[in-house]
Amino acid sequence: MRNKNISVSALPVWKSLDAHSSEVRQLHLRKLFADDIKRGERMVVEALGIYFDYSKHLITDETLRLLLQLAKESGLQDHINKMFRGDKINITENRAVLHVALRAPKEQSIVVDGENVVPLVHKVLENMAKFSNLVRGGVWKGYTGKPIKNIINIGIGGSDLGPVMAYEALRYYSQRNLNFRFVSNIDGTDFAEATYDLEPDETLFIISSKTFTTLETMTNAHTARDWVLKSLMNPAAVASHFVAVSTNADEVAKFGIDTANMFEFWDWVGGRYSMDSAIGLSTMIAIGPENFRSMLDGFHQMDEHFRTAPFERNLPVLMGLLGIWYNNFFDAQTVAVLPYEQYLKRFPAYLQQLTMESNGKHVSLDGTEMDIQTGPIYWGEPGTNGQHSFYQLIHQGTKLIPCDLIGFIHPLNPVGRHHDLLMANVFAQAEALAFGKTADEVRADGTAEWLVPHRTFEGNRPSSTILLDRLTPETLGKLVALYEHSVFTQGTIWNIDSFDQWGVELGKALAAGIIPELEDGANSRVTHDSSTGNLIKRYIRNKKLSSKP
Ligand code: G6Q
Repeated sequence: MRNKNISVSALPVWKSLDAHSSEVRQLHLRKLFADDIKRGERMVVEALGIYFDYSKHLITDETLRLLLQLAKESGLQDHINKMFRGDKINITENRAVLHVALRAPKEQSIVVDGENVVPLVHKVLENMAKFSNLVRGGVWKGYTGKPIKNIINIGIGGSDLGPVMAYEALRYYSQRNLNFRFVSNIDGTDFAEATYDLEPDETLFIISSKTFTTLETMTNAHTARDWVLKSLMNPAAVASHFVAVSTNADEVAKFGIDTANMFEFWDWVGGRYSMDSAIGLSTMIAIGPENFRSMLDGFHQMDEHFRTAPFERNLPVLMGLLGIWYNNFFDAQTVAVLPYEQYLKRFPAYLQQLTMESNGKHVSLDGTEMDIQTGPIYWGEPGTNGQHSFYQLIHQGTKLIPCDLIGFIHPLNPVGRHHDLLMANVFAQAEALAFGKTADEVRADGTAEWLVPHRTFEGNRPSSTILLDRLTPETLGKLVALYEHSVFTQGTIWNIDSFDQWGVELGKALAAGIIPELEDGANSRVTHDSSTGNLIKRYIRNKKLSSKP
């Protein structure tokens, strides 16, 4: 195993990959497929009902051999074991990284600071289930005795993106007489629009915040309390209309929420890894405790696969390694995630936080400046919508953009021919990206010579096709865990801390210095540059002038 004080780029296997990438750049997928007629059947891994076709990647067997060697020499298995046994691998925050404990079965034991945390997880899950059933059954009443009809999750970042994504993804399974809304932005419009057509006495707020100090969430939470109290007039109403999800009982109590109505999680759960903790309370109310349990089972199955499957058949490991191949040896800057499933419309946004907050780091674990690229930019939209906008650049632009195309065999809403048409697009896009259309093929269509270059597609653009049976709570759990562990694989190879987020912490502190200046014209504690100072002055001066919409 490599000495972690030495950059991964100094490893002989890295240098071999570098040299090998120059050879692979000369190859074309058309030829790779023609030379090996079984490539499309061979370069596939099927596990846990996920069919992962990686044959349309710019790789050979030698590429895979070298990438797998890289994973091995980077101590990936050892690092996986450390995470699963609760070692403090988030070194800059001195914390264990144990989202895997959130989906561990009851009988498992994972010890953090001398305590088995699995029973704690199950205790909270039981409390969440009891509460969810009360709300779902109309037993939990608002202050005036009416049942709750609306559930609003107030949170941001990791305390919002997972709940929003999971609600949208699993909406098919949700209890339809309940409305779910999500307020995250400190822009008052978010709160105003979310509550515009709602009655306070039928509305339950879940204040989701690990720290219970985040400016956006606490501002929205106070606004929500004012909104409820303006109508219900008695502070006692807070108990019926507010619950909290947090690690910070003191702050929850200070806000006025009875800590009996607080659902706990722990510092070893990172925000972006928390959708299956109590942060998923809105998800559980929407889909019910049983469905939530089967989502956790899906996560757990992928955890076990990641922990135990040999690397060459290990889905997150392969996915992570392919990402490294393009990021570090082909200078690819981005990865497009293209789910052909309307319910997954927020999945790319969710993945942006998971991947970019985790692996957007410029120093290695020992604080040395990285000499290679780390995390790529993730982005995407559901297909087929994206095909009518940005796919043009993926097909014919000058940038290499590896794509993940995600599709399901069975639709949740079978409507006429729709699903076959949808899936025809998945297969056609992956095919076109890989094989393109040669100038001769374009000419053979009778295209005028001057138009030929415009209508030629060079192809050789890589993609993975990820096929699953049907979108269920369980498959969603597997899919999210697949990406979580792929991020882990990459972070381990780059030797960075994938579990801190100092850039986010900076954002939390930055505005604090300017707020008093804007609110009461107070002199700033900090001196601003001429641009910032001028912008602030202009804002203060002009906000006093009346302006009507
Ligand atoms: C996630 C980040 C960040 C965090 C939000 C909300 O990994 O730490 O996105 O989730 O800043 O923080 P709170 O849950 O503490 O309000």
